[in-house]
Amino acid sequence: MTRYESAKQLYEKFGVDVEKAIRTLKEIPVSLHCWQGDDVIGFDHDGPLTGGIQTTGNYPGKARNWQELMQDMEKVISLCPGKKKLNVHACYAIFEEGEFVDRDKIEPKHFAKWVELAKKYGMGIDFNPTFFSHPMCKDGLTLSSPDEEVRKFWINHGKACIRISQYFAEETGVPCVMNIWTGDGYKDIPADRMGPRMRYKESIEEILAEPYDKSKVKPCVESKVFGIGVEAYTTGSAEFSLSFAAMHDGCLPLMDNGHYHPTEVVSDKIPALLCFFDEIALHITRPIRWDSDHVVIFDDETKEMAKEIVRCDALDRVYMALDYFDASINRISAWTVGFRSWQKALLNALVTPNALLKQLQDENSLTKLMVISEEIKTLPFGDIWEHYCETEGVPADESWFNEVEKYEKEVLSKRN
Ligand SMILES: [Mn+2]
Repeated sequence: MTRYESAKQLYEKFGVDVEKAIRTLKEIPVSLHCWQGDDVIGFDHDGPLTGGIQTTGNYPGKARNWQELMQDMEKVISLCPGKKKLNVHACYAIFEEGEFVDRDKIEPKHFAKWVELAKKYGMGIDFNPTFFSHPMCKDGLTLSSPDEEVRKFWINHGKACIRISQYFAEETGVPCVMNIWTGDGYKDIPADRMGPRMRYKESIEEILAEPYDKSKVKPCVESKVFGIGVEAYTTGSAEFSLSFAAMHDGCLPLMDNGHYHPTEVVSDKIPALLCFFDEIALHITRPIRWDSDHVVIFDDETKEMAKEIVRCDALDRVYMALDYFDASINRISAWTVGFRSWQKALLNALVTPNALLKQLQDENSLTKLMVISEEIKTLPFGDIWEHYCETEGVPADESWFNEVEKYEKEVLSKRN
């Protein structure tokens, strides 16, 4: 008997259909964020990263242009099991030599190369307007700015992004999740908290007034608790964003698990939102003490979020995207560890005997629930994971890192 066969038998003892779990996972897209590869800079400006987010570290070899970024992403794709989707920010528009248009004027053609990459791998594309790192972020404000001209610029950016999102959906045949996040807020205690929120609300409404096909474009609003230099007040707070999504048909709430107070957990929020929303979206990250955007690892809360999606039978109702960036380590490795970790978390959730555990809870057999929950933690999950990776044609063990080291030597070290 192989290790996989023997592991499968142990899981079957708890009523788990391992083959079905693997089949299911192969069909679930996870969005791979392009911004890990160049420290959230993009191709449309030379300025610094703003908006209350920050990358730390200066590991050599970051992608300097679209060719390098795509080459790096293809390396990552080759090392990760599972179905992928691309996640692109508007600042990753690709211009012809000498061409430039500002963010309020970007068009589908500026993203044609992303579509080419997506088609090569049979992937869909998710999209994000970029409301940061730009001179029109006046006093740290965009869609909630008191300056009408500033708001107008960013509204037009949002509308352009809706059109580009629809283009992505039409080209790839996969719906495009378009996420609206701004870092709008104040460093210190504001005198008016509602004014900016009313302006923010109206601005997003104007963006969503751009005609689009609701089956193709899935607009989301992402909340946040605070950013660097924006500690006292965030316009798009949790209550604001959740209420906005609830009150606007077709708009989804997006939860980033780095965007809450440190003792709050998104795993508990997922089933709460699924009681009310047909679909929700997630940004999966790893916050350490703040929204630090560390690489996602196979830790308890990551496992718990995946478990909730699976237990709620909501794999087709939750749009999952990675969102982190670490510039202190090899970026290809950072991407790969994060993607593989979320795949592990999903597979782990799918081979958890959820039906049995629920039954024990409903029978109030809470002692046995604890006993079984602890026992299954030491089942040979690694053997199932290895088998899954093999069927996906990617390295099952840490040997994928040999390829990253080789790539660093042959490609990354030649940059700069
Ligand atoms: Mn996010």
